[in-house]
Parts: sequence; C-alpha cells; structure tokens
Amino acid sequence: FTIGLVTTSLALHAPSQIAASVKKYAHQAGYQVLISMIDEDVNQSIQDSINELKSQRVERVIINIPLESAEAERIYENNRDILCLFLDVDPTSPVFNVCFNPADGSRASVEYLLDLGHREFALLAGPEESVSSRLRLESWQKTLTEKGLQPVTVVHGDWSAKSGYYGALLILRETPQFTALLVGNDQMALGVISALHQHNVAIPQQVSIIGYDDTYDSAFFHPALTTVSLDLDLQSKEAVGLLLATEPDTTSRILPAQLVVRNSTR
Ligand code: IPT
Repeated sequence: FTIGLVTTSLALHAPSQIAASVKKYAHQAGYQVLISMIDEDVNQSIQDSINELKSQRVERVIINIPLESAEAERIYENNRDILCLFLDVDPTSPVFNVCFNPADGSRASVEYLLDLGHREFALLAGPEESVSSRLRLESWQKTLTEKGLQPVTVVHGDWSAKSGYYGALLILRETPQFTALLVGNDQMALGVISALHQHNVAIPQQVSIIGYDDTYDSAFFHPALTTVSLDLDLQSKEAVGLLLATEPDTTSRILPAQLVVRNSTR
C-alpha cells in the first residue's frame, strides 16, 4: 500500500520535518510514501503530481502546499476519485484538512511582548503568497490594533534564513526604532539573529525576537529562540491516521500552537 505526499520545498525545515514524520507513521501502519515535491505553487503542477500518483494507484494523498481556499477546493473537487487531505490551508476552509490555529501563537507572541512592556514592533512575515504566512501576519496586526498600536514596519521574506538576514538589515536601516521583532518562522529568525549580531544589537537586551515553528534546531540558536511551537509530528500523525482509517471521517481537525519562552525575549 502507498500514500502520496505532495509537498512544498523540502529544503525548508518545517516541510522536511513533516515529510519525515509522515513517512514514520505511514511505515508504522505498513504503508509506503511516494513524495512529489513542487517548488512553485502552480496549480497545474499540483494536478500533474496528483495524476502521476494516481497512475501509480495511490488513492490517498496528503498535500502540504500553501493554498488559498478556492484553489484547495478546486483541487479537492477535481479529485473526488481519491482522498486528499490538506496541511497548509486556512483551517476554516471546507476542504479536509489538519492545520494549526494561526491565531493561537501569533496572539500569544504579541501579548507576551506587550506584558514585557514592548510597544515598538517590527513585523517580518513570510511570503505574501503563503496562506499561513498571511494568517500569522493578520493575527499579529489584529492583536496590536486591539491595543491601539501600529507596527513600525511590515517586511516580507521567503521563509529562508537568508531572507530573514536581509529583511533585518532593511528594518535596521529604514526603521531602527523597534524593540520587538516578530518573525514568520524560525529559519528567518536565524538570519535575523545573524544580522543583529553583526550590527552589535544585543538580543534580548536591545531587541526581543519571537519566531514561529519551533523546529528541532530552534533551541540551539544563540540566543535560544523564543518561538511558537507547532507540533509538526502530531500534525503528521493525525493526518496519516485520518487518511488511513478504514471508514475515513473527513472532518477537519484544528491543532493548537503555543508560545515557548526561551532566551531571545525580555
Ligand atoms: C510552514 C512553516 O511554518 C514555515 O516555516 C514554512 O516552512 C512553510 O511551512 C513552508 O510552506 S508549516 C505549514 C504546515 C503551515
């Protein structure tokens, strides 16, 4: 038996952790996993991947590609002959999905920093075309607005450490008056830390940083990163379990995310 995994770039930490966990849980259930990796989120290439999996008689497919609800629905409708489960859509989307609540961790991050006394927030979000990046950003902004605050700047990266590094340089140059920097994922936070070290900005004494994901490496950044923990192993376990159930119950599940406080905030 084989299940399919159509995934975004495995060069990124979170999707590669998910792929490893999907494989682990599928193997435990006696299934193989066929992985099809897509670099650009073009709907046609998602359908090509699904068709290829179908030609290998795969009938259950996990899709870890950031998709707006309309795109995900189209893919779901066009593939009624198999079971598709989505990992990176708006959790309120009608398609079968197992996703994290994007508001949980983002709200907790802002509230934690507000409690510490921060008022000047810079936001370094993930790519504009990623649904989870957008939902995290919206939730940061909403929480700030509720407190009558505006971010000093909003910048986008592409999830990579390199983009975090250049994003931080841009913020330091254009709007240096911030004491807290919220970052869309931990890889970008790694680049941010590197840029701030180079400019002798002390973390957390001058600037507090909070990331997102809590990948296996994040506790070993310097300083150890305060971040929003997504239990990607649990997400994968739930997804495989739901997909392989004999009588699949296609009710979506929403998973909690929580703030993990380490040494990059004060
Ligand atoms: C999401 C990660 O949070 C982010 O760091 C990046 O790796 C992205 O995936 C890639 O698409 S996790 C996803 C299950 C929402």
